Amino acid sequence: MRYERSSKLFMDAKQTIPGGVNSPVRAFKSVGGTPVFMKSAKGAELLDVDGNKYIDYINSWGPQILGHAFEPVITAIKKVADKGTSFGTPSEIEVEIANLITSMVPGVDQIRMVNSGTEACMSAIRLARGFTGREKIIKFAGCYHGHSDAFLIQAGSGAMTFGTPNSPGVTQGTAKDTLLAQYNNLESVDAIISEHGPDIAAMIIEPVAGNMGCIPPASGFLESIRALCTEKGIILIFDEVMTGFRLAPGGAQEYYGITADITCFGKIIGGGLPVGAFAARHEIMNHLAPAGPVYQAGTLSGNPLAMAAGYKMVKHLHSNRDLYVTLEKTTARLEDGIRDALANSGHSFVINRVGSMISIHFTATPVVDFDTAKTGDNDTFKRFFHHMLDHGIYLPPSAYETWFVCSEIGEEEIEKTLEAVRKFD
Ligand code: HOZ
Repeated sequence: MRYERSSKLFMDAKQTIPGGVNSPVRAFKSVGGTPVFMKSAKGAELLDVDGNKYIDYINSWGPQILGHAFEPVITAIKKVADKGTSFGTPSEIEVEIANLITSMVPGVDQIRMVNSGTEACMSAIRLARGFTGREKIIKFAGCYHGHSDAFLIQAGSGAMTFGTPNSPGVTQGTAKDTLLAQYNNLESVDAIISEHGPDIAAMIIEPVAGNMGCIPPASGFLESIRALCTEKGIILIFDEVMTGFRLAPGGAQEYYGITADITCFGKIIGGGLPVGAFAARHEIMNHLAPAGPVYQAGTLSGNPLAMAAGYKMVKHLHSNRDLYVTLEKTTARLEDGIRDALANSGHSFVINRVGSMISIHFTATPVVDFDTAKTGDNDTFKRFFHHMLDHGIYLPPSAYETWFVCSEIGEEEIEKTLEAVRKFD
């Protein structure tokens, strides 16, 4: 593979874009080398500016569950674009998508559209605080809920990739209201609640952690925190930015049979355009402006292009439940294949997977939380990443990110991927 045009673009980009990228992990800093600049994508495949093709296991970090340039979504975007791209007024498609989503996701009566997952989580916290009249929140180490101040405390994903899970710029005042528990560790949650119980407005969690690699919830863990939150009057927020519409049409809540109080969405909900949303039962959403006093707003919220794209994608998922069975089978085949391929490689590794979310940590320690995720050997991951890239397989350029499998990845793509894994030493 040759990456000349990408290298040239990266050098140019660094002049006018901080670090050369608009989102840090894309800079390849933790794996080294030059980020690959993409030109187009179709189905399971990415094409870069040097003409290299890749089987894509990022899928835009989740949204492209149906593969790139999914025809009904593209057609819908073109059709809507001809009629105007933003009105700053309500429009019919917003009602349609709200009806669709509230019919699909357990426990959700109303939904507010925003422009990113960050905005969704940030607004959900404000709503929980306004609803309960309390100020503190619990988050879990290694979970990432976007880049707003309250969440950049022991955050996973890009923050951890660059070794800055606690970002400069977050004030101590903000940080003191974020209480930190350990993922899959009920005692750590109990200890915080014993000390701060009456001051805690919300507990926010990724029901499947996807920003310290993929980490499934331990059996009974989500049930236990659900029960604790109910008992203590704490609002349970599921950040389903990754898991929403990916694990099942009703997300992790349908998959695990547990209902949160507030749910945050992003990624798939926008069909590849910038969208986030937060949703809850009437009792909570009635507190949101203009129905109630908790303020939140946005010029491009409910944007017609984004709503049309999201509607088409979510509707397709709603009508094609079999797709989840296929995604599960494909990703299980990938998991088994990688295990076999690396069995005699001499590398210690852990593969975690839930549905079509999967990742590999090069460690001998079971990866169940942030501390165990950090035991991964980054030098091996780096070599693995570049080996796969050079064989036309595009993985997330960080060991702290999850791979997302799309429905366009079939037997041929899996076989090509495994062929590359078999050559890794
Ligand atoms: N860390 C982000 C996903 N978990 C990366 C997003 C991006 O670079 O687009």
